[in-house]
Amino acid sequence: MGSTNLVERLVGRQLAFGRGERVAYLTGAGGRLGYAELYRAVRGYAARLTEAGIGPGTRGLVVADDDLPTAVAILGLWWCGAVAVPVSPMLTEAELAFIAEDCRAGFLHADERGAARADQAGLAGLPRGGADWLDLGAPPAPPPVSQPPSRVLLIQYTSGSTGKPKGVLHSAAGVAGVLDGFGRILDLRPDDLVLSTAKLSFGYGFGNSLLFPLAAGAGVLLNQGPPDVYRLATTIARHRPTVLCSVPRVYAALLDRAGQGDPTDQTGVPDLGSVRLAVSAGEHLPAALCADFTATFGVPLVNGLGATEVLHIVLATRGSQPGSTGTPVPGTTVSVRDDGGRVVPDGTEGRLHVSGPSVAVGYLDRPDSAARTFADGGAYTGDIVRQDPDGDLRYLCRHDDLINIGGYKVSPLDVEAAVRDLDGLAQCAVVGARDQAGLEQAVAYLVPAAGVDPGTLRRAARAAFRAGLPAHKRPAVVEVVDALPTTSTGKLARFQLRNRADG
Ligand code: 3SK
Repeated sequence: MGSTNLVERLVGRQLAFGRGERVAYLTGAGGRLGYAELYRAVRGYAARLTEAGIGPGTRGLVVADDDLPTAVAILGLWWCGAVAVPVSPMLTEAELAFIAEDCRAGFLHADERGAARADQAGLAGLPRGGADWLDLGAPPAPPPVSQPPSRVLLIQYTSGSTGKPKGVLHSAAGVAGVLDGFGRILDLRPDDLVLSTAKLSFGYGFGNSLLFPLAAGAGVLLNQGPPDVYRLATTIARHRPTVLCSVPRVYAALLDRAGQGDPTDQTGVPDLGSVRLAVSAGEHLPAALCADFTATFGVPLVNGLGATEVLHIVLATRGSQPGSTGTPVPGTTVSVRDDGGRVVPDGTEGRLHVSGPSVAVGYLDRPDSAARTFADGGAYTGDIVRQDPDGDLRYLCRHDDLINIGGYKVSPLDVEAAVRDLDGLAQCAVVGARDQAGLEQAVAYLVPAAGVDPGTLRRAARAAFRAGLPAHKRPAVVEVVDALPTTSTGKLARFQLRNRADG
């Protein structure tokens, strides 16, 4: 891979192929950018960045919902050789302040909600861009800065099991590697329109709504606003995407809707007739859900496993294969290893180890965690898997304590912190457990202080979770118990709680 700029590889190349008028981005609200317009908008954004003194190496926080200016800001930062750091506008002000300081952000792009959050987080002093920087008539910027393969150009934050997010450093070579990896399985064409319910601020959404479609000259239908299956169904009916990327619980919700009425009426019952391929990743896809989805909608459902540390999906089924987590994507090698890093025999469970071009360079300023994760010539994703005799891998569970709720890796410590100061609470522990459909949810166990009424404590805890946590982090189940189980050394025995919650 030579030193070019990714904007040229993703957008400029489409103009060279005569695809300037084809749609690059659409929004449900009626926004549209063709490839030539996208190129002009990115160049204009880069001109504003240059004017503001933003150049190679500056880290630009992008705190915005998926929208045309969000994609333009990321590409504009790349044009200037800067590093894009996309984060969710759903972060709390404390999380945003932590990330801004951790990555030493030198620029902020924010939508209205992100700007308010950034102000609360004390980031008012950062040079700031917003939707008003989307200017198709802006004067041209200097030419795109070349990005050598080893240059870090993307930092994605992932939840740490200690509750502190870690910045994952991705290089230009890593991004190119993922295009030749899962990109080959997706095999997008210029007449595809991709809709991803996962947002650009999440690694899965970043690939789905930026890297893969632009590299193929395909269109992207940006999914805006909070998750809502009714809106999703109507967006699909109206814009007719050909590729749908989502998480298992959204596929489960679409199936629920399908059971509710006549698929030809206008009530939001999903019509997936336009979709040629669906992708499920982010969390475990139960076998029954995969089979039911395919039988009901007649759409192949690819199951993928990815991680921020390896940029995107590294294991994928080829079409619907209920129960399987698939095989490595092109260019990637995986193995199953024990805690000492030794490869275990087929059929034995162990830690998933990945090597290949999309493996990240490391964590930002976290040498100890990086040494544990980026080891043995690749990276450990934190998943426990087993390789079957037919070569397919099967996801079993997480290796760490993180709870995977709809693709969000949630630290139990974060959830527990929301009730730390609750009156009447002696102890709290939160674990992940599968619900009846096989999807993971957070379960909170509370121990009341002496004399406290369990019902009152449960209600107070629910209120505190609502007040202190975004919806995706709130426990689905809150149980009051007499005591928490401990290990022989007196530590909290999370595994015992997990077994109990699963049981
Ligand atoms: O599941 C994940 O965590 C993930 C992260 C980055 C890219 C893709 C996926 C599925």
